[in-house]
Amino acid sequence: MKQKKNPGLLHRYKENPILTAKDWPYPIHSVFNPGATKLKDGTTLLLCRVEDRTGKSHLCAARSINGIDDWKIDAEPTFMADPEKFPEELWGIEDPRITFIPELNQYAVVYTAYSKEGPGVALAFTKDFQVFERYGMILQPEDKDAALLPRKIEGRWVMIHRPIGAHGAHMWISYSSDLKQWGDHKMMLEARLGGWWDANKIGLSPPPIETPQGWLVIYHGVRHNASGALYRLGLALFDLNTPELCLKRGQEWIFGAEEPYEQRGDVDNVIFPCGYTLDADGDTLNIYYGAADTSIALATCSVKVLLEWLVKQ
Ligand code: BMA
Repeated sequence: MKQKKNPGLLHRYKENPILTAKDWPYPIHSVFNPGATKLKDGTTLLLCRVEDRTGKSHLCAARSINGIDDWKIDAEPTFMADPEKFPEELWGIEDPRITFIPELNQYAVVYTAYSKEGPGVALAFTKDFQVFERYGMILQPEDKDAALLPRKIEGRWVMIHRPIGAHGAHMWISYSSDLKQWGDHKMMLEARLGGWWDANKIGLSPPPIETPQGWLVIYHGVRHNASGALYRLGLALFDLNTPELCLKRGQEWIFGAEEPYEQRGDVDNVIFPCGYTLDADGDTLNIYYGAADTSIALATCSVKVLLEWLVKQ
């Protein structure tokens, strides 16, 4: 009997990858792990992680009307590390997650600041992806894979992030009343153990998706084996008002590296989404992901189908 490779929840765009270093208006090494959002006029904006030929990363915006092709890429880096004023950005900035915050009428960009002591979580705000207001490093190393929820819950802002603990790398949640001081830390999803696809190391992928059933979270699991690491995606659902409360967790991964552009690159077998956009139908998700730390690819899926799959677990 022919076995299905995966439940077919995510559908790759047939002309992937959609953006590579060759598309860039200035010399770069690679482009991957973009944050994503739909601007008020419907344009898709990707805030791409660009690795230059020093090995360090900065962020660069690419805009497209249909979110697929004809990308207009900023002629120069959009958001650069500023290690003179922010020493925690010494070795670059990486992996942005964008959340539009209606209450502030601004986009929050939560990114990895690569400091001498390792990666930490940094926050900046922007209205236009041209001018950014930095809040600096808000969670110290080693911590990454972070995103802000779009609204306060019971009067406090909410951040999901992934510190490294003594017994693995798990997803945590923290609360703040001013976006600067974070506390009330709680573990929200634990990496499994042993042979599981998501053993020992997990992290948030794109920002959570708000649905009537709860916060739908796409997370990555890192499986280490003799030839390296396999990055794959799984699903979990969290309570809308108590987002550390996990209502459902999928057993199997739903997406992994299968295509040549995902299996071979600077880091083999990596698919790493940091952002999505939602179509006008309120159901179709466009997931933008880094492929093998080398290029950017697109996959689509239905929120309804993801939730139906999760409920059956
Ligand atoms: C993770 C992050 C990502 C990267 C992935 C694979 O830890 O640093 O930026 O894509 O590793 O190298």
